[in-house]
Amino acid sequence: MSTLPTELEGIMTPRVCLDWGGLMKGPEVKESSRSLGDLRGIFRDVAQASAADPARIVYRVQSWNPVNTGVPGGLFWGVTTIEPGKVGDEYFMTHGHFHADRTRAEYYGTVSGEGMLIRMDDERKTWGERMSAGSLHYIEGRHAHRVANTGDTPLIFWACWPSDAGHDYATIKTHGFGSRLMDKNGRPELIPNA
Ligand code: S6P
Ligand code: ZN
Repeated sequence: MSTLPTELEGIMTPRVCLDWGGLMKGPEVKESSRSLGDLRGIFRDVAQASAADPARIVYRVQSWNPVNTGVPGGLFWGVTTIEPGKVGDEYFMTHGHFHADRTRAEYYGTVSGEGMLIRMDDERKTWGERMSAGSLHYIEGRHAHRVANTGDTPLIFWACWPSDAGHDYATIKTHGFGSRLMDKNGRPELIPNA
């Protein structure tokens, strides 16, 4: 993990660059991906999920962590690219999480594509916010968040969150969200999760 130089003088070049297609470039950028095999448990149609190619990539994440995870007061930046696709009638989506620290909020901003930000409060009330190029979403710290790609092209969005937010994936893995975003006759609809 790199830290800022202790003595700064003169003119520095940027450490990381955003290209306006959405992605980040620079030696400090970390990359990860989630395949259908990684995400099998989160889709409703277990048979379709098992029949699909486990190596197929559902989404990729780039992130820049200029400070160590857990450091108070820092900020992280991320770019998520969700491929178009479905498992049964359910759109490709991120795993979704609460922040471990429920006071830590986050911004999402859509670069390109069409999608839905799915949010859930601590009483499992679940709702969607449409995402399209330019849409900006403020996610309160106590809300779980997941994004689904409802279009035919990759959905790319930026995220900015506190370095001490942490991630609680286990609650979503165990209980899911209160509703699922399904394709109903070609339109996205939130269906209560049985
Ligand atoms: C981090 C932020 C995003 C997600 C990314 C993947 O707080 O919300 O960078 O990590 O969109 O989603 P997930 O649910 O797999 O972390
Ligand atoms: Zn988050």
